[in-house]
Amino acid sequence: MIHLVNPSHLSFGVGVITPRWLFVLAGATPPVYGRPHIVDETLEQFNVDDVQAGDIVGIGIHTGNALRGYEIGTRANARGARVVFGGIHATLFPDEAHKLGGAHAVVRGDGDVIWPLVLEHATRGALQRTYEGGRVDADRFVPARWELLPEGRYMWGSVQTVRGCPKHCSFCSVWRTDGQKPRQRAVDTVVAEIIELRRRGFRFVALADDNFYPVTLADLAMAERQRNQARLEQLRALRSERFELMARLAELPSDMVFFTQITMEAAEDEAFLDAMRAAKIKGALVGVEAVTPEGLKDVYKNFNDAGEALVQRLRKFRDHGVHVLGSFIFGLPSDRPATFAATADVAERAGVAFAQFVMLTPYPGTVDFEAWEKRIEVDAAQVGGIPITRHWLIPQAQRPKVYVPHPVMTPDEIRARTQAVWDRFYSLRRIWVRSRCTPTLRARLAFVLISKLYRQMYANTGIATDSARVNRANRWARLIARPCRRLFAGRPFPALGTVSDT
Ligand code: B12
Ligand code: SF4
Repeated sequence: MIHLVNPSHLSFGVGVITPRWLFVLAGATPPVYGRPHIVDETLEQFNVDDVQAGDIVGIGIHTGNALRGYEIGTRANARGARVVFGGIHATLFPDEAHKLGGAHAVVRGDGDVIWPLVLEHATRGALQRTYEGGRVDADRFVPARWELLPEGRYMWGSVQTVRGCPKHCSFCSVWRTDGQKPRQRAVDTVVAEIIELRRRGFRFVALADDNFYPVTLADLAMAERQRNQARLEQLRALRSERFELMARLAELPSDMVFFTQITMEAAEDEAFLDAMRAAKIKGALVGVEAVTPEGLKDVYKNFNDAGEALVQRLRKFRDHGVHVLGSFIFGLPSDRPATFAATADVAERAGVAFAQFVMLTPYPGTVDFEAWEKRIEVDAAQVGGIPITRHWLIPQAQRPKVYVPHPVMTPDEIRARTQAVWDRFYSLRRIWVRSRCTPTLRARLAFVLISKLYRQMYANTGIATDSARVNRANRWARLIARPCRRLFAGRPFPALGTVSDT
């Protein structure tokens, strides 16, 4: 038996977005191994007693859930299973999974192509210590096996249309792990997966891309200026494929809603925004990060605007029917106490529908992490004998929130000010005002519920440190999650086949 486990120390019974890797690896599993047993611990905990000697247990980890993954791996190993780790964190720290997670093997990079080989080696008892899955070309991405989804448990499906991002932001690991070359999937394969999800009753689908807008107008202008014909043609081909995809999404049933992640540069590209609207891409996470030019320089994001130009740029999305989830970072070296209120003002004036305010956190694999680790490694503080440069190994209950040191503010001051901005942005009155962006009273109420759910879920992964607040937030999130899921569910559309059926 093959078990695929997505670890989480908290289970809510209902999940927001389908964890795509589980269903992709299931798709990459040759039929000879039977139907993989899929466990997403954000729904319920994995019962390690289900594991028999000789089973294969695949565990995918990011930094935040690595410790829970190691616990599962160690226990599965003790039951005689072959344990294989993968995912971004295992890619960055393969030795850690061996040392602490009971791993027999670790797959670095994409699992799509290498997984069958790993399974073959595991069944022969000939696993290698490490496998290099690399960066698979887009035409070899494996489609997800959505027929393995448990019924009625998730709010959003997730389909990836492009992997990799040409930018190089200092707090982000994507451009280093997934690469800067956009790997864009063929339109037909993306649409086929979405149709499959809609058949099963998913109206809401997250386009789980690093950056949905990989070719900007500035990139095209630069290639033209350089008279680089080959590059220009390549960029034009990528761009026209994006439009082709959006044209196909536009033909899907009109009740569908898509959400993606995009850079702010798309605001300059009205044709692109119009195509997004027609494609029913009604929301996008936009990495605003900072509202001052100094802040943008801090994160190597000079391609963003600041001040009033920023407000205008963000409004462009809304004016074209694309609602923005603005992502802002606090704790940048140039931030000062006045930055917090200024950021909240910009978020409100720009008319963003949702916002997240994160504190600058050194994630492994990023430029920021390397600088931070170098700066403090000699005498890094420890919790229970674990240096905070390995904060993800500290048990959840004692794990400190780790932030990049700031020249003039203490972490507590930054945290308190950040919390105040969350409280302000998500006050009931402000949410109610923002909910005007929806067409009906029912939709307004749904907007309020979802805003509250988002805020409560964030109290755990985000900034809250006091455990009473975290526990309260988790209880709330569990309570709101079930009714919220029903708001997202659509009528199943089993007959939906070709686009002409719609
Ligand atoms: C969509 C997405 C989300 C969504 C949906 C998450 C979900 N339920 O799936 C949302 C918005 C909820 C989200 C939230 C967060 N995310 Co996120 N997210 C992504 C994103 C853009 C795509 C993930 C995806 O679906 N990829 C498609 C699948 C198929 O790819 P994959 O997961 O990488 O899996 C492949 C390989 O890694 C490998 N693999 C994976 N697991 C395994 C297991 C085995 C056994 C094997 C063999 C192979 C293998 O094979 C797979 C197929 O090739 C990634 C960026 C990225 N490029 O990965 C960030 C990313 C994973 N997120 C990140 C972060 C930081 C977060 C948050 C902490 C953000 C925040 N501040 O709150 C939260 C954490 C939420 C949580 N508690 O889990 C970071 C993780 C960094 C790190 N070192 O851990 C990433 C890498 C983005 C970044 N900027 O750096 N995220
Ligand atoms: S933060 Fe966004 S724009 Fe910057 S490198 Fe990461 S994915 Fe690309």
